[in-house]
Parts: sequence; structure tokens; C-alpha cells
Amino acid sequence: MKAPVRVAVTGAAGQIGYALLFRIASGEMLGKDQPVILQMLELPLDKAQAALRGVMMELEDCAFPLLAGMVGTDDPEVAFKDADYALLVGAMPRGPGMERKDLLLKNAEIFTVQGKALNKVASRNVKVLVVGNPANTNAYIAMKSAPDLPAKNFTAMLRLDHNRALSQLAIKANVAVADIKKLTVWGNHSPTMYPDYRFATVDGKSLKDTINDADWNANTFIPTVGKRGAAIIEARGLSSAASAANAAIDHMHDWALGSNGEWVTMGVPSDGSYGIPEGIIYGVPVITANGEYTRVEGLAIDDFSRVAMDKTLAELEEERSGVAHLL
Ligand code: NAX
Repeated sequence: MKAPVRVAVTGAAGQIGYALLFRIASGEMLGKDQPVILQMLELPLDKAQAALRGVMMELEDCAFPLLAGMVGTDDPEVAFKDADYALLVGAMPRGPGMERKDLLLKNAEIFTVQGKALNKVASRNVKVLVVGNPANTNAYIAMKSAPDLPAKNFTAMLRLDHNRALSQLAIKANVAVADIKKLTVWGNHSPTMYPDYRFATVDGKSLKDTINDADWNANTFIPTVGKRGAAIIEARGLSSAASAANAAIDHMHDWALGSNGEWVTMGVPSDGSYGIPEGIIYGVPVITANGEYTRVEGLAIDDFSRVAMDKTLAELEEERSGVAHLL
């Protein structure tokens, strides 16, 4: 049996946490041969800590063979101690009457503290996935607050958007999701994101040959994927949780264990390619192997795509300037 790895999860008693922790402990994220120690962070509030204790009791009751230990805490430096993986799920939700700017600043406080704690105590190879919104900018803040860790280790979750886009395309083309390759979602995890199937293939043939419909792309596909989160809140009365947890598992699984040559979407610090300023955390197509991601380079960007990619970039730049004075 391999030595256990430490997996930190913040917001562990929340909805996504509840859908996520059991799957990590059962080996779905890092493999059925990889023991894990779960290090769970919640707010220092009686209610949150009690809920966390309840989740830990349930984890115990599953008697997962791969669960080698558990820590529940309200202290980021305890949660992130020697962490090999950190899934930053907990964030300040938008309250009634709260402006976008206030939400950004409240979360900036949280992710500054957590970035500093990661910098101080986490493994130097920690792989960080930010799920809590605004995910890209929160990841940027954590990255900037952790100057001693490699910037490439900070990522934001666009995998839910990627998976949503995959399913919409599979339905439209009447093919299996597993047969669609080379899809990506560019930009911010927000309704401005740009799901792009120009390069997608089914059985090696271009998906655009089957779905040759610019009107459907612009007026149905892109808005459906972009507004899917809102559609789920309207239908369920709660935001996406199981699908978000599933996407977090997919993201970390592929980063750790490889994507077998397939494209997946990750929000990663830009290297300046595709006209995205360096450092901005932006969704791009990557291929993962040996614990590293490699950007898919050299894709042609047509006029429609340039406009869409610049729109989501403008939003990210605005978010970045809103928190610049803190970093
Ligand atoms: P919940 O409100 O159910 O749970 C969040 C939990 O985080 C709560 O238990 C809270 O006590 C805890 N928390 C808050 N601040 C914390 C802090 N500073 N340290 C530790 N714990 C803290 O929200 P949930 O539905 O689980 O969603 C979590 C986050 O994911 C939200 O920000 C949400 O907007 C975001 N999402 C991101 C998605 C993505 O694709 N990137 C999709 C799903 C989701 O909307």
C-alpha cells in the first residue's frame, strides 16, 4: 500500500463538501490504491464546527479502507499542514443586497489568509484547486499570497463548465459524452465563459461537421452552459453541489493521475499565450501527465472566439483590479 497523502478541504461542512469528502475517501479522486488523510476546515462558529463533527462521524461510519486519518479544525494552518492537495471550497456567499464588489473583497480576505497559510505550512508541491467563487480571482489571490509556492500549483475550477458543455454537445449531436474529445472552455468561471467546440472531434471526425450551426452556438449552446448554474438554483432552490463535487474530483484526478492524452479544461495562471496577460487565472485546454498540466498551444483563434475570449478576460481584469490594493 502507498503512503497516505494529505488532502485539505475547506468549507467541509457545506453542500459541496458533503458531496465531495466521501468520494475522496473512497478513492475516486486519487485512486483505489492511495490512502488519504482528510484535513477539513470550517468556520470557527459553533454551528459550522458541529456540522463538521457530524460529517466526520459519517466518514467514520463508512469505514473507508483508504481513509488513513482525519483532522477537523477552524485553523487554516492546521488544515493545510503538509497538505499535498488543497481543495478550497468554502467561500463567502453573496448575501441579500451585497454588491459584487463587496463579495469580491470579503472573499479576498479569506483567500489572502488561506494563501498565506498554504505558503507557510503546505507541502512545497501542494496542488491547489479553488472552487469557491469568484473561483478564478480567489485562486489568483491565494497564489499571490503564497510567493514561496510555485504559481503553477494554483488552479481554479472550470471543469464543471467543461462537463456541462460536453453533455449539451452530446445531446445535440446524439453521441456519447465519452466519444467527444478536444473540447475546451475559455476564461472565467462565470456566465462570461466561452465554451468552444471548434476543435472537438467524435471518433476522430470534426464535431462541427455534425453541428454546423452558428446560430445554435451563439444563441443556445453558449448561453445554456453560461447560465446553467442559475438554472439549477431556480429548479432546485440550491446551487449545484453534486455536479460541482464531481467536477472537483475530475479536475484533481486528472491533474494527479493524468488525462491519457485527452484535453481537459483547467483555470491556470496564464503564461501570456492566447493574448491573456501573464498571471491571470484563465480557463484553457490542458493535457495532464505525471502530476503536471501542459497547455494546448497554437490553436487558431477566429474573430468570434477573440471577442468571446476578450469579454471573459475583461471581467477577470476588472476583478483583479478590484483586489489589487490588497496584494
Ligand atoms: P455552502 O454555503 O453550502 O458551503 C460553504 C461552506 O464553507 C460553509 O459550510 C461555510 O461555513 C464554509 N466556509 C465559509 N467561509 C469559510 C472559510 N473562510 N473557511 C472555511 N470554511 C468556510 O456552499 P457550497 O454550495 O458548498 O458552495 C461552495 C462554493 O462553491 C461557493 O462559493 C459556490 O459559489 C462555489 N461554486 C463553485 C463552482 C465552480 O464551478 N467553480 C460551482 C458550484 C458552486 O457554485
